[in-house]
Amino acid sequence: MHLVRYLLPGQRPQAGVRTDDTVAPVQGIATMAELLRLSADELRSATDHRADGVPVADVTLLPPLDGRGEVWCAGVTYERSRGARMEESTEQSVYDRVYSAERPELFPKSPAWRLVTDGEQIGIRADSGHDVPEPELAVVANSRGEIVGFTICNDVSSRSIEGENPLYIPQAKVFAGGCALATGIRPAWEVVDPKNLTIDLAIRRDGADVFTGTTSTKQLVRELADLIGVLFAGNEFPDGVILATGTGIVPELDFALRAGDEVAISISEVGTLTNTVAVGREPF
Ligand code: DO4
Ligand code: MG
Repeated sequence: MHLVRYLLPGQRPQAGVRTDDTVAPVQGIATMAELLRLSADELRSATDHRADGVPVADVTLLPPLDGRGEVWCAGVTYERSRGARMEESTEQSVYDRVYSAERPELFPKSPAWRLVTDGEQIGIRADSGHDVPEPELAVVANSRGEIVGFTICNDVSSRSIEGENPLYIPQAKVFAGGCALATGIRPAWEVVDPKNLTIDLAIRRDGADVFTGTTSTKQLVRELADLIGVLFAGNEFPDGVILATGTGIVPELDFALRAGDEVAISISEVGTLTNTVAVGREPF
């Protein structure tokens, strides 16, 4: 089962539940924000009370966040990410220190309205020379800070802009098409062990793989509840929040995304996310 948002022709976006090839609204609920204002227990029982469904083929699936929902990212949470940042950056020590510091690196990535989802174009900046996808397990928290689900985030990033100066991180990380989420949120109660999931990345160019990589969330050095705890420590998320937990897959420095590349991410028990790269993606 996945929590989704979808559009039927001529209707408003609707939040609901996808099971196999059917989507159905949750009774009395219109938006993901409403679902993410429920407690974890309330959400679980709400998903048992569904109205009649329609075939998923008849709807357009939307990014699974709305209203005042936000996506945040954690950084340098895998050994591979620490190494890659130290290689690309003029300021190596900040990455080395944050990897083992008590306070994690967290940064705002996208409001709900700027998200793209499966099948849509992701963007890389026209003023960046070196860009990569970052395939990340994303934790979904309700407005109370309870972990209620998991999805996939592609934290598309400019290595050249961040590498020049870490103070440029907002420009390296936040831009049109820079944040993609899978269409579905797998409820937390259906994921046996979120610290034992396989993450795969494949980048295809002209029909052939030009990069493949795999990692496991076992390699993630932070606890998910700790990351959410820090995120909520000085902030509120009245319509819920999605926190991408960092990348454990970074291509070597000689690889960069190009327009037309297809980026496919899969996370076991969670789902898949596939997008094509555009340079200087058109605004909505
Ligand atoms: O410090 C830069 C961001 C790192 C990041 O996004 C990651 O490790 O996934
Ligand atoms: Mg990242």
